[in-house]
Amino acid sequence: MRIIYSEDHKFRDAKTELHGGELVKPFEGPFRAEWILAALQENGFSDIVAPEAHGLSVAGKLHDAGYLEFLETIWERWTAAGFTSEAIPISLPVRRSYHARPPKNIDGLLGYYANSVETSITDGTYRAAVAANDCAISAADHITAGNRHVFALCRPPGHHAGIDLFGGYCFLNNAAIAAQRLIDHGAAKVAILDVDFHHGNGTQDITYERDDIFFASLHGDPDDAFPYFWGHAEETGKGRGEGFNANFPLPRNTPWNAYRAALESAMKRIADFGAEALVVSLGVDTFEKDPISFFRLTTPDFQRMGAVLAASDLPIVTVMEGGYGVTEIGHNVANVLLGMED
Ligand code: Q9C
Ligand code: ZN
Repeated sequence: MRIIYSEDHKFRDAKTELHGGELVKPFEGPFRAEWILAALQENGFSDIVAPEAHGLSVAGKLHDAGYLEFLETIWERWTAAGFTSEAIPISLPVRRSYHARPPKNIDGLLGYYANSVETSITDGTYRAAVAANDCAISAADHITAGNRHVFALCRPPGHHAGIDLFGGYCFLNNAAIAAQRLIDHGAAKVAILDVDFHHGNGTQDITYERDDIFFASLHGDPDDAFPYFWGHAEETGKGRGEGFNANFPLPRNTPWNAYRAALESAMKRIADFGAEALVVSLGVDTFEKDPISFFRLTTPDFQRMGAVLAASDLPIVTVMEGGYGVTEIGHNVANVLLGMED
């Protein structure tokens, strides 16, 4: 299987994450991609190529123009305002912010474009996010060129990034960008399956009113898990997108057997939709030892997951999302890809 990887992910190296009322070392850091890359190499994946540069040519079709300009310029504006630490939003447009619009004040602007406040923006964040977007686009292009399975080792992740929202460690929605690229190159119907522990609220936001992208997500019940306000089973799409969104919230301590049943339901919906290609938002934070999540998948379970995905017989672009804390995340990712190839 071909792997798309850019060293530029290292430009995203925040020092702070707001967690439990403290600024801690972020759960999402460059070490994650290093662990994953090392495990892939250990498992014999040697076809590792760099992406081509695409800039925002695809992202511009999915994200809001003001939001993209914000991402590109926020660090410069933040430091020009005299701040010396990392940029963290503090004031968000919440319920009854009837006339919310992008303010000119930097704190107001940060909050306007945020869906949560744990994620600091730093020098280099934008550069890394664009490189991850390049990996997703290049992976889609290798599928269009006839490859069966391609893995985009994206970092920072993307599935919490909405039309005009960052947060949950995400800035540009790499999975939606891959799906859009497949459509731009001839696919009529693409499915995105999100198996990260957290609901893919950003991907849902971008695809909610579309009938050419079917979005399915398996995740910790939002009643008990980030992002808390999205991911309920009642969210089924809107307008022409009605019926093209499927959420599978799952309880604390979900083990592989219960997970597999939901996964097979999601795969059935994707087959019924008539998808021509599948984009998998792969988070391995469903692992039993993940420090911020609560499912019970084991390292061998990830190989079983890969086999279920490949049984669809669809071409698959797998895009890296979450998975934290322990070096096993690398082996868990490798196992998903090995399970696909069996
Ligand atoms: N401080 C992804 O997996 N907060 N994002 C959780 C821990 C945010 C996860 C609480 C979790 C974001 C891509
Ligand atoms: Zn996650």
